[in-house]
Amino acid sequence: MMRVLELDGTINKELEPDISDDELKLWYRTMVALRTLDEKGMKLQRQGRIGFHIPTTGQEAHVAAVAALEETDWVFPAYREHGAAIYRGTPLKDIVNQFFANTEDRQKGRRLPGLFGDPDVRFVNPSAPIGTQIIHAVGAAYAARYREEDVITLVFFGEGATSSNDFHSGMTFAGVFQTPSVLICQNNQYAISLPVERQTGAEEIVHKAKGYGIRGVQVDGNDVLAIYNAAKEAAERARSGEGPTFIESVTYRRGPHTSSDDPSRYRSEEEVKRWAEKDPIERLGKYLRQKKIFTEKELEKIHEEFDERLKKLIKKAAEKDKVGIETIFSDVYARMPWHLQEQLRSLRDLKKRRG
Ligand SMILES: Cc1ncc(C[n+]2csc(CCOP(=O)(O)OP(=O)(O)O)c2C)c(N)n1
Repeated sequence: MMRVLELDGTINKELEPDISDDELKLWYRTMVALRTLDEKGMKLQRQGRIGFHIPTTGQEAHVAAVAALEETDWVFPAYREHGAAIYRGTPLKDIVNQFFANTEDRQKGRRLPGLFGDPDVRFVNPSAPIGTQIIHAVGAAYAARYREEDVITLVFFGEGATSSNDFHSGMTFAGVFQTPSVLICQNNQYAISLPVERQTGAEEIVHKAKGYGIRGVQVDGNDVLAIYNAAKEAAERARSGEGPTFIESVTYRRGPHTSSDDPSRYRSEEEVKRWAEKDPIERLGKYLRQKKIFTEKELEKIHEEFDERLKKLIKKAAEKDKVGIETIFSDVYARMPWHLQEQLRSLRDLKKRRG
């Protein structure tokens, strides 16, 4: 398993990538934005102000994988990767408005909070069925090569998704056609309540790559520099025609699967604590202090800044009206068929009577 930032703060100098100070600052800020969004999202759901939340705490380091791409490359996420969109410039306000399904929600209230896409930054809308994005991503990579575009694709999925039919189809396709793709499995140890040991009889998830004829790499998924190195090399290989890479990023989901899950039913507090000690944000923070890019105080200030910013965005988003019920029916048919018109009328009537 590749690791650059050791837990005690020491750095493996031989593997240390050359990243500019401004870029490292951006990574840190993006990760803090994501963590803060997570804290707020969980609270909003518990207060009954939004319907659902999908936490990312502990998995923020994946942001570095997107930093290894060109802006023109496409990202196909699962549902814990909106850090990639934030890194590429999706405004936080868009994500908060999507949480509330208000009139400013670019997805018109059609998705669960957190199932979010932004075509402006080539961040594809994830699908709820597990693993479907894998075939989309390798297909898009194949298409890009066919059209002679200098574009590769990056797809994220969980270790649970490696048991899906679409993983098998996607990996077979990528291996046979040597598509220009990077496939990142965020092994966060659980697929809802099912532990990773139940996803394979092999010792490691990364071993699955070999059977498809795909290069497999395993990295510490809480180490931004290791993820960056692996993704950078994989992206360069994909771009130069050397084929796909499967990266297993070993990490941990510290929160519940979603706001509808109770993880105390299947794992211990002690295990969560052990992983909290490997926190990806603290580890990057330590590195930034060592390199004298930020002082302890400046790091703290970034957390405060995002806390304040998100408080304001949430207040504004909550004040806006919810999307209209007609968005359930719109944008599908040029002319709405009679049976949908009837259903829309009946729904409007129900809304009038019951609020
Ligand atoms: C095809 C399919 N089967 C089952 C589900 C229900 N489901 C939603 S999330 C999930 C677990 C996925 O685990 P993993 O791929 O490891 O991702 P993680 O949630 O850990 O990030 C399951 C089984 C689904 N959405 N789609």
